Amino acid sequence: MTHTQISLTRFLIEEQRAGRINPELRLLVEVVARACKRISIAVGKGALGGVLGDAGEAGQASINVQGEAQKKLDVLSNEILLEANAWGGHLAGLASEEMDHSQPIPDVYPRGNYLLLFDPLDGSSNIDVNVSVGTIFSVLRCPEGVTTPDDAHFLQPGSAQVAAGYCVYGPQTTLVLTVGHGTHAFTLDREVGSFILTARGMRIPEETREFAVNLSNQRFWEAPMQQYVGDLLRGKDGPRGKDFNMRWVASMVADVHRILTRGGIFSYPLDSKCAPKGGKLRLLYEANPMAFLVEQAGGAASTGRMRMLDVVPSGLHQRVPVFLGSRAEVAIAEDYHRRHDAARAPA
Ligand code: AHM
Ligand code: MG
Repeated sequence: MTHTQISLTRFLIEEQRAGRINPELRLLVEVVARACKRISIAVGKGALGGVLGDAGEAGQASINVQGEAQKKLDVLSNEILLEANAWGGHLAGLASEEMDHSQPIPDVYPRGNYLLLFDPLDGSSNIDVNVSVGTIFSVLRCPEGVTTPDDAHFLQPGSAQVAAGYCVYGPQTTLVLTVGHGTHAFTLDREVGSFILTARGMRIPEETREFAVNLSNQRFWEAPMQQYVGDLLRGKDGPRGKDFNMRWVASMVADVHRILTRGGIFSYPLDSKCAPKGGKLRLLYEANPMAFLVEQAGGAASTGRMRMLDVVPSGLHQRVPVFLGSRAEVAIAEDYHRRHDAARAPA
């Protein structure tokens, strides 16, 4: 008997038949996946496609709303996603990490019921050195009665997401998706051009011996984070009683993909450099979609002080501290924060 491969299209049709998604959401996911294929091709060409390096002209860097210099591929990926998602009739508006404000779907096209948010190319400091990067996306419902959404309509807690995913452009191009019924991975068959289901119902092991953090920031962290990582580093000789391994790709998509595959804890905590902004990673484009995927795989995601998906956003580009991955380990990291805060609370 030949082995039947399940394409993303077939998977989504079966989800629709099972009543877990409607045709509009199915089309939305298909369109995002198609855009990710185009981005994957552009990333894969690298220097041959003339796409490496900074965006901007005549030595003048192009700076985005985050205050960061844009890479050519950041700009190109954003354009691919905008163009692909404008005309399908399934969206009311879009917001991107690379754009100052959200955009309603242009008047020339019909508007649908969903809002799409994305980080077009996450981990862009890795583009020029041929290390994995990725696209992260999140889907919300457009509030009832709103036909021309503005920024305020995107400020919904992560628990309101109806779908989320990322596509990692690494040795393989892999799309990881949740529509609220488990987390599933699809590998791009480059010859055929379709995403094929390669991991249904991913599960993150509850406990771990592996952590991911940018240790060069250690001296800028808050006290509970210093204590938590200090105890991880003491390994067998410390209170944790076991040795830990460390990994840091500096591409959230790659670090989260490893955690979904074999467990671990990822953290980008508050530090004194990013504290005025609230953290380094963006709530709506990075933390929330990853939190949804991780929870759907049996893991946990937190700011260190509360469940990520319960945070009520106050701004489109809001930043937050992030802890996510193996459930028991995230609970331990939260515990360090809880004990520290309790000791400082007035009696
Ligand atoms: P970006 O969206 O501008 O690429 O920034 C987000 C990235 C994450 O992918 C990664 O976890 C983090 O920034 C790395 O930060 P650092 O360079 O401080 O280690
Ligand atoms: Mg990013």
